[in-house]
Amino acid sequence: MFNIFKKNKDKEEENKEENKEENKKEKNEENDNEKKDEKNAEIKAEDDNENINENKVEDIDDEKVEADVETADILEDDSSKGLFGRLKAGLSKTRDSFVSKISSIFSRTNIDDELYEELEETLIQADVGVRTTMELIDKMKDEVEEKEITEPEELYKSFQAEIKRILIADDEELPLATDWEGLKVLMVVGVNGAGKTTTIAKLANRYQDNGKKVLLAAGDTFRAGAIDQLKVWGSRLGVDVIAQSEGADAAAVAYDAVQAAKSRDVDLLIIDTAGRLHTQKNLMDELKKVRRVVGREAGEERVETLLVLDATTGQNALNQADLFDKSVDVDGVALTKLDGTARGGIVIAVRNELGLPIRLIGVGEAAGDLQDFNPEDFVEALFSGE
Ligand SMILES: Nc1nc2c(ncn2[C@@H]2O[C@H](COP(=O)(O)OP(=O)(O)O)[C@@H](O)[C@H]2O)c(=O)[nH]1
Ligand SMILES: [Mg+2]
Repeated sequence: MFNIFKKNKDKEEENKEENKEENKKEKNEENDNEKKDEKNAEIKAEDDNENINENKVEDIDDEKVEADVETADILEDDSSKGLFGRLKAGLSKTRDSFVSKISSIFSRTNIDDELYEELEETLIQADVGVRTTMELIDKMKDEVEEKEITEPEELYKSFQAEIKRILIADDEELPLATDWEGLKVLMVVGVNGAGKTTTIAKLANRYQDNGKKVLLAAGDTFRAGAIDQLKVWGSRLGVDVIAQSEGADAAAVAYDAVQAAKSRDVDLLIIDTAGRLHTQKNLMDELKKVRRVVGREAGEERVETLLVLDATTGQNALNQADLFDKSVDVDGVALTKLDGTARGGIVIAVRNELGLPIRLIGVGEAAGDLQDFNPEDFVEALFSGE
């Protein structure tokens, strides 16, 4: 078994239903407001898609992509900081607001209702998620009773241990640690701007350094810019890119790529995909088709799906995860841009509310900033002082 993004099975169906209801409600409200708009029909057609993007993500136009590729020096590696240093630096926004608040809550003199209330508020503000917050609070109350804890400082230790426990999934192998024989295909999905292409480039670079033969497939055929962006990365990294022109069938590109990977003895084929189409349904149908073709051509057990989520989009990222998981059965999550948010609690929510394993986290734009997610290091980096 070489699964690097092994699936966790205890999905929280109940929570998914809740999210769906919330989505429906939001959508109804939006529709009401738009009633008299002249462009009603047009907006409605876009509506489904907007719902996943929720205005957080702008389409990247071609020129901008070219510029990004030339300037974004994600392969530069300032190793003087070390991986843990990078992780700590990347989490500084979250540490400065969320963690410093938490630590002041646990510096109170007594464990009382006020402490629990403040804790609850702070956790929710940090995107930990309502259900997970409630679970954490209940757990703290239980600990106080069972262990007869009287000092807030001692409870703080239990709190950190509990976060670690949530983040550690005992049935998972660490990504990239395992070696494999033959072809492996990684299908990378997520909305535009989440960081798919950057993640692909960083992964290609890393696996190549590990002696693997890598091939890329430009499966985001919706925008010419996306194809070019991947080609520029390919030439920078010295990795071949299988591509067709804009508007081509993404599944056909994936088919070609798997055939090429087989005939060229490739170890790892990474497939980029679209993050936006005319409607959400089109997008999900396309992804399903790509997934089906790849599974059939490469062999099901050789394919893994990595969902890239932008941590700065907060709870919306959870809704996206739900949608993508339903369509393509997500094996693992890469949570990018943690350096850009003070609400790093989203890591806990993704793990606990969705039951999806977080495999990689992005804490900046350089190569060393895409890290294997290690719960121990994460909790340590989050709660450690300066
Ligand atoms: N600060 C920060 N920026 C990131 C991270 N990951 C990706 N980005 C940036 O996010 C932007 C969009 O990334 P891109 O890979 O093009 O997204 P895609 O549309 O999903 O392919 C780029 O400017 C990236 O440099 C991260 O971990 N931290
Ligand atoms: Mg892209």
